[in-house]
Amino acid sequence: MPAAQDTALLVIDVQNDFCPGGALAVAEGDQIITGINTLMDSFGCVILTQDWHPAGHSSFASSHPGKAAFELTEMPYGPQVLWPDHCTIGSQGAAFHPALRTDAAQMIVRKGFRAPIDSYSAFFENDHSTATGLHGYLQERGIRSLVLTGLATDFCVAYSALDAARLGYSVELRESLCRAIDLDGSLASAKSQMREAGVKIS
Ligand code: VGL
Ligand code: ZN
Repeated sequence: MPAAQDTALLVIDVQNDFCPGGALAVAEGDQIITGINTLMDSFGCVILTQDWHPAGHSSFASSHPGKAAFELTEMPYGPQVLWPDHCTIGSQGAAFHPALRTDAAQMIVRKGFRAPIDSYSAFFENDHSTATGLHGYLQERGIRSLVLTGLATDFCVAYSALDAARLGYSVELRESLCRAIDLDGSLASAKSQMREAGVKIS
């Protein structure tokens, strides 16, 4: 059944580095791709996001001497998990997984390209105030409702869902078309925050 005209499909970060074999591989990250490709046909508006970091990005553990990947650090904007180097601008790891259909995408949002600040959400960087421009795009297209899929459920997908709900969109997370990193209970925490914010988890 086609989705309503005012509904967009948001596909978060289905990139090589988040799939098995990648620098920040999410378990089974590639297993959601066929389902996402099929779902694209039901939407009049399909948007992809692409994590896109300059070399030496502040979210990389390698930029913090003495720190290891998956440790927490304190940034001026709050706590930040440090990650292995991933999705470096122009690299193969930053490319979309080759199985992902990109033909149906009308908009590709790149995020995380400012060295001092990470950007999980498709709407705002991790300071919760620097906008990516996606909200303006969706408003101009009359989109009021979003279906979210992609990687990773508990980071970029959840941050996007929470921001979208805060901005007043009706938000549905298609959980079977997402996979999580699940770091120290981050998946359970992300799901409870999403539920509390009124995100429908289907
Ligand atoms: C992501 C960690 C770092 C994600 C991106 O796509 O969920 N996670 N960068
Ligand atoms: Zn990243």
